[in-house]
Amino acid sequence: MKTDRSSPIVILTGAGISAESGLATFRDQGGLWEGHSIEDVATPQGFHKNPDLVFDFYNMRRAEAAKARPNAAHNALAALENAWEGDFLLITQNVDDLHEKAGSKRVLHMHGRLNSALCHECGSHQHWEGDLDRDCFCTSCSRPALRPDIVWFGEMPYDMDAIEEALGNAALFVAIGTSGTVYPAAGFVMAAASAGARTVEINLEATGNDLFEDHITGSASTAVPAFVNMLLGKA
Ligand code: BV8
Ligand code: ZN
Repeated sequence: MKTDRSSPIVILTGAGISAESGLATFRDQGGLWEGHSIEDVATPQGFHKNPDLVFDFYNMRRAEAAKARPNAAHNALAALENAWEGDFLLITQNVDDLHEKAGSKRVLHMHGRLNSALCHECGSHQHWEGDLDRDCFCTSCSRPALRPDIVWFGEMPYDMDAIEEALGNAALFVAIGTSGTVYPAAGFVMAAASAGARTVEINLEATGNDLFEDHITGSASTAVPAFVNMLLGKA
């Protein structure tokens, strides 16, 4: 597939790109949703009902993500962004910071980030590294009103305007390591395709999502570097 280096690229990543860095996905064997019900830990209602359970769930994941290292797939996407002459946007559904650790600059975390806390009183976002709990104070309004800066089910994902604009201009849309289960992210391929983009899916197994023109099956740490080399004409 020949893509001119000045044409706009939009990449969407999901939990599968971080699996080889040791971070559990959601819906695979042994995934995050096996131990917990989505309603209890990933909805505003669940947080309201039992905030400590939700704080613990994200504290455990924040600690794991802090120790995790980017793998060859994250590094390849950072190299692609660096080498690309056209517009490049990396949208991630992931809440870990492995893309940033790999050197990616233009990253939109549409489902939020583990290393950020949100104040539900004043709405401020603040960088957060350690454990978060109900007694932590907001650095802006000093009230004990912080929650994980995560987009839960029923909440509006972040940066949707920028995302929709980029999808409308994309010449190439690549979805990596996502099951295509969660909306609106799962609908991005349709928006890109209707704007005339070439659509490629890279996944450990074929998801059968025939909205994608090309399907590359393989683990991200192998398939993504190979794909990037091909795009950069190094293959
Ligand atoms: C909203 C929290 C509306 C963070 C998450 C239609 C339109 C709009 C909404 C809906 C709709 N239908 C239903 C909805 C509601 C809902 C939804 O989509 N429900 C689903 C379950 C049907 N959507 C929402 O609620 C969204 N909000 O729409 O708001 C609104 C409108 C106006 C005003 C207010 C509100 C919010 C969605 C965000 C929810 N938050 N997580 C966290 O805890 O991390 S979603 C959660 O699932 C994660 O964020 C994750 O990113 C996301 C998707 O999962 P994946 O990343 O795909 O991971 P998964 O485990 O599923 O798959 C892994 C894949 O990797 C597999 O395919 C596997 O094969 C592959 N893989 C594994 N290993 C490897 C690999 N690939 C390559 N290499 C490997 N080594
Ligand atoms: Zn505040």
